[in-house]
Amino acid sequence: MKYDFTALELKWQAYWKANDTFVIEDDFEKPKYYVLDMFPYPSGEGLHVGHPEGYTATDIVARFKRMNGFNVLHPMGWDAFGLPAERYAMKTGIHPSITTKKNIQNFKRQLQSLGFSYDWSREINTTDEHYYKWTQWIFLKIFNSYYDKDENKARDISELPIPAELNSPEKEQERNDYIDSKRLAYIDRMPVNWCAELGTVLANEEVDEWVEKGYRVERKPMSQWMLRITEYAERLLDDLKFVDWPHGTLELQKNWIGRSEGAELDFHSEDNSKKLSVFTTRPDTLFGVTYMVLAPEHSLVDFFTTDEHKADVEKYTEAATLKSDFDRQLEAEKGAKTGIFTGGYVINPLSGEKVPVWIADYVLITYGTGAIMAVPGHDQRDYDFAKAFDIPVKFVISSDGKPYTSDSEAFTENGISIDSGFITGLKSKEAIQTMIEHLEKEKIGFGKIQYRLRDWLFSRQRYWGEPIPISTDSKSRYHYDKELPLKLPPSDDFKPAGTGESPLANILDWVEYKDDQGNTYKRETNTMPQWAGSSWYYLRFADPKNFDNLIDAKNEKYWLGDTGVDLYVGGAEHAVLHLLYARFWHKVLYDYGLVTSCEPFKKLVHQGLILGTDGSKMSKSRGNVVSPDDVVASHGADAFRLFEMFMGPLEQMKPWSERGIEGVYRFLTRVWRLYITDSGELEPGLLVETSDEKQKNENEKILHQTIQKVTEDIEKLSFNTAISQMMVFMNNATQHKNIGKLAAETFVKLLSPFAPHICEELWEKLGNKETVLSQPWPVFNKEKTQESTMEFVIQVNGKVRAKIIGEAGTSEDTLKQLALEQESVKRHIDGKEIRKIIVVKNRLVNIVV
Ligand code: ANZ
Repeated sequence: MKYDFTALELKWQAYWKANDTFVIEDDFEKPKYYVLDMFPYPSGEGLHVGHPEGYTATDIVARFKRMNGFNVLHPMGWDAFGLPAERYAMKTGIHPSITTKKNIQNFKRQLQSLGFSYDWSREINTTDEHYYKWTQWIFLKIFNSYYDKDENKARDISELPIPAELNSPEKEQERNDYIDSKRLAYIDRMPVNWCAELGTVLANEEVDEWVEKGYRVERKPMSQWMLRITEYAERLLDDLKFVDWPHGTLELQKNWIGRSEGAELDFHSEDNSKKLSVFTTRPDTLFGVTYMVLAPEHSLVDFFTTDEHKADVEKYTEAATLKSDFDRQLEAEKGAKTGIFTGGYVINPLSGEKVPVWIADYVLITYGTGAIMAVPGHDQRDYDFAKAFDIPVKFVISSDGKPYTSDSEAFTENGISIDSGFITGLKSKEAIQTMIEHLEKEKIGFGKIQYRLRDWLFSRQRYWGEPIPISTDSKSRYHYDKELPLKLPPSDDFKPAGTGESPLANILDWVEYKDDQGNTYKRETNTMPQWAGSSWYYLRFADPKNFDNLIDAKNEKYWLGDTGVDLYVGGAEHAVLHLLYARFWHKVLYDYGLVTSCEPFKKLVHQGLILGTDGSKMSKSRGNVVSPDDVVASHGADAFRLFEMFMGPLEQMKPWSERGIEGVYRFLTRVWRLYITDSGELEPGLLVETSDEKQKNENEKILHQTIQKVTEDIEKLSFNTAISQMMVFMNNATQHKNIGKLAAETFVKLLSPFAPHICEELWEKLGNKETVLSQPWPVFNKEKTQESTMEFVIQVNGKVRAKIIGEAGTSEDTLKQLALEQESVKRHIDGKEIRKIIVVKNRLVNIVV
């Protein structure tokens, strides 16, 4: 009987479903393992072959852990809010919920066709009101929190200490403003990336994608909800020590948070009426300042600009606001220097010198104070700018403390201060320390730790997102919905309001409502970003049907307590933001005792990109996209899974190959033919063990080696090498046939996490009733994995002179003797005195002469 993969794959998928094989219980007595995939956005295109790569890896681990006695949580769901469905709705008028539902059905069909052991009874969907109720609930928790800097944690806003002077009844307005200014969710007016065609604001990191697609993005100041993630900067950085993540991802997280040690200090205007604060990592270069730079958006631009320079300055600042931070940084990196003199000056607080104030867009308003003291002698960007605009360069550090000058570049290393008053002669580290002490004593400035991390821009001008459950009354006071969820109102108009507001602003009877007393309220019309729903979904899987609480404490403790998710697999494109946002929300929940681990994801792995057969990224426009549906139809799900794992190391980028899929398909066909006769019976000879003792030992050795390698390799997520070992097993088994019942059964168990359908079928043919997934994982005997004969290396004075084959475990004396008998060895000893013979058991003999 031929290997009819289609029939048997459908058969076992139906069996698993009918028997709830993948449904798991919250059995708190059993050891648990939580293995999670980054849940997908259900796009209209369906799965591409990149998705199942990570999903197959986690499925192998899930099945493996289950066979090892763990209660395994292995869930799947949908990150289903998002722009594509909304854009489709704008074009077609079809409600995004309909499109989303259809796409989910398709995704689910595809995932099920691959035999993944997801517990579908725990399926979640971020657009489901029972789910987003809790997304809104967490948002309100954040809204109703402030950060207690002494205790270093979030606390309920009702516990916020109020300054005494705000306590009188007539100060109500000020008191409320004060409270609002401390909330972890707040509204701020700030320049954002506005895309008129999309009718929405884009996060910095989303800009590129849309610009590439041909959309115009401009900078525009708008009122937006912000989340105060910056309060968590230090913890987000420090707690990385608790996780087991790829090195590169840790670095990305660290860089994104961007901790810098330095000082903030003040320069005053010539008339002493204004102070200009700057952040610097090198306060030891204060005597080398030759100009100052304000970001074009800085609030003191007008103050410093003299009448004479006004027209030019206005032209410059206007042009700069059209560029995103990203563009500006890019231009700066390419060496393009633009800037303009304001005509104004400040006074250097130490030297008393007059310093000209410039405006340049290499200084960003979003970092530090939005202004810098420029030291062209020791900062290359400043140096290039000074050269371009003919500004003097002054050197105040040299490697040896002697006078120094250069005509080509800044001296950016540490060294010894020169020409710098009281810090002259000090080494950089000490000079910085001394300078900070001085600044603090003279009240000019103070030591400061600066983070690059910005607060999280949380508003989107979209319909298809979670409504923000906040309204304002006629006095612009905030009110929040006590009854959640606040549902998305029905709509058939998905065009943005055109005013910069979301389409919800058009639904007037939703936006405005009255309470029992007849007071009128106006709802927030922005919705949450797609990041919101994905910032806590891993919690929901542990208690997906809880309608009363975010998560039951017992479920949290069992599935996530102490460590969080045990293994998290997903694309490296989420290395920064998704992980950062999820960690942030997790820490807020941690502060309230709602979760018990301080980090959500213990171990993280990124699967490598799967490229097209041409070695370039798969894309519709290149026409090199491989669809899982086609592969399942032509070679079967098992071959597909096996091939995705055999292509190379999980984390590596690798191209799809037709020959490769053929290869693993042939392997599975050989497995089938080894077990099953032409008439579809179990091959009778298979279960009869050979009577040849030597072959028997050899078979046993290969079996135990295979158990060991597959077991250890799955633990290491080294799936390709596990498969290679199973191929070694198969080569021997096909050659000698009579491997016996134990080996026949064991091999099916080992292969089952990789190719579950064929293995269930073989397991059944072997006469078993239960599914192979319910079987305990095979154990190996270390002694039986040892080679019976092996190669010994014979060296003379450390140089290899002979190799001999002998019994494993040959005694030292015998080995010495054998070594000395070798002709090639004798030649090299030849009459010399033997000083020592070193024997490394089972490996080598070194004769020292
Ligand atoms: C004077 C100086 C002298 C600086 C020197 C560096 C070397 P990181 O490490 O990234 O924190 N800077 C400060 N705010 C800025 C802004 N908004 N836009 C662009 N540049 C800004 O870098 C901190 C340094 O970057 C600061 O230290 C400042 O330049 C510049 F020999 O001040 B420095």
